[in-house]
Amino acid sequence: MSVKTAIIQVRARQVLDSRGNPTVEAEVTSGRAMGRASVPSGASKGKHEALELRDAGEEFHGKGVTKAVANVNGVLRRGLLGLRVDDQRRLDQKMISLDGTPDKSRLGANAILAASMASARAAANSNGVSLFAQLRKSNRYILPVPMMNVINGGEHAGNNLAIQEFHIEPVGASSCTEAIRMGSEVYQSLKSILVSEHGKGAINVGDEGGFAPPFSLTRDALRSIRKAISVSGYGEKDVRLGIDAASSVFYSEKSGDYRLDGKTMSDASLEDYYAQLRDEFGLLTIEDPFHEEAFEAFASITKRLGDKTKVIGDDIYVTNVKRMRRGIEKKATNAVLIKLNQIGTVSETEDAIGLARKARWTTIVSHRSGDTEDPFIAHLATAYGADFIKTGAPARGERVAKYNELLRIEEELKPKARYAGKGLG
Ligand code: 2PG
Ligand code: MG
Repeated sequence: MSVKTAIIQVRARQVLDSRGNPTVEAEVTSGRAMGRASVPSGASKGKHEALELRDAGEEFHGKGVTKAVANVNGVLRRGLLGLRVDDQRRLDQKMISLDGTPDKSRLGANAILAASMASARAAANSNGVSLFAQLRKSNRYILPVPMMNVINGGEHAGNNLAIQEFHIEPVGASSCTEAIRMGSEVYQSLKSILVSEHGKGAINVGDEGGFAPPFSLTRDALRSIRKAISVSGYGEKDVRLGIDAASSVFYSEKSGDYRLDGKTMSDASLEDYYAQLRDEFGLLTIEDPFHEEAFEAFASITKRLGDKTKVIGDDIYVTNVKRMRRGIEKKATNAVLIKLNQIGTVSETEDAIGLARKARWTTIVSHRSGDTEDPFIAHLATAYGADFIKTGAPARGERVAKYNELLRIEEELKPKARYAGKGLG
């Protein structure tokens, strides 16, 4: 091994995420190249996600991550020193075995992931290539459709919308750059519509930069977005709509039903409701329509709507190939959300994307509601040709960091990149 590729330093620190809570940032050095990365954090987390290690002490209301930071600076550092920085799989495996638990609960997925991502960056910097090219070399890349969350509800906002996210998806654009422009225009039109129809209070924003109007009905949110698309001069086929219900949050385990839009619904009536919304608003994507253990209900809605709609599994799969295999077997969905921190290493995330590909599922690389200025997922989505990237509204620094990175990536790749929009809408 050349001296240049051996890891000579690993260190971490506590920084803040977009909600102002602590998170882990790591730096990995090999030769003269250093890579830095920070990890995000969710609010509507899946039960089966890898564990985010928090201090539970007095500082930061218990949310400190100094134990995770110490794990990077101690046991992980010792394990990684001397390994090849560009052998991602080996160094991820090393960290997985040092942890030794199925959900990374000993050392913390936040500790392991920070070191894993920082290593990938250090390898890219050491090779003098962009991160996406380090993650996967190709002659032709595909750039994802931005899935922009323009109205926030659920756990991400202080309103009464049960549905967590309302997306616009500019599939009709000719490039990712154009899609970002179209998305931004619709977002600004939506802002004007909300102010004029509901007053200034309607344009306060939620955790992911989307507006958080004082709505309580799903249809009210979808209607305003549809209006914004048309006011911006786009057709319904150019900019499609999607939702993330994140329904585990409004599911009652006790009664086995769902409470939303002023009603109590069973699996069957909720499926009918989604079908009506799909037909009325032409929804292209529906994420987590049922709670995270409801494989049968997922399979039923996928059978019914899956020809024209992507039914996306997020909390049900948690980027875990074991749970995804169950979903493939049961035909539970036709799409999967991919989040690095649900599983905790770069190479396991790559495996999840690979499995989704094999199953011919649509893939969506996603941020978390608590995120940082790190644009890692823009590279991840590009490297593996994800169909969509879900990274919030075209507003707030931690969200636009990803969109701005995609603008740079597309500029670097032109004309070697194709936009994923065609064929999806
Ligand atoms: C989701 C995510 C990201 P959170 O449910 O898809 O939008 O939310 O990070 O809060 O889990
Ligand atoms: Mg989700």
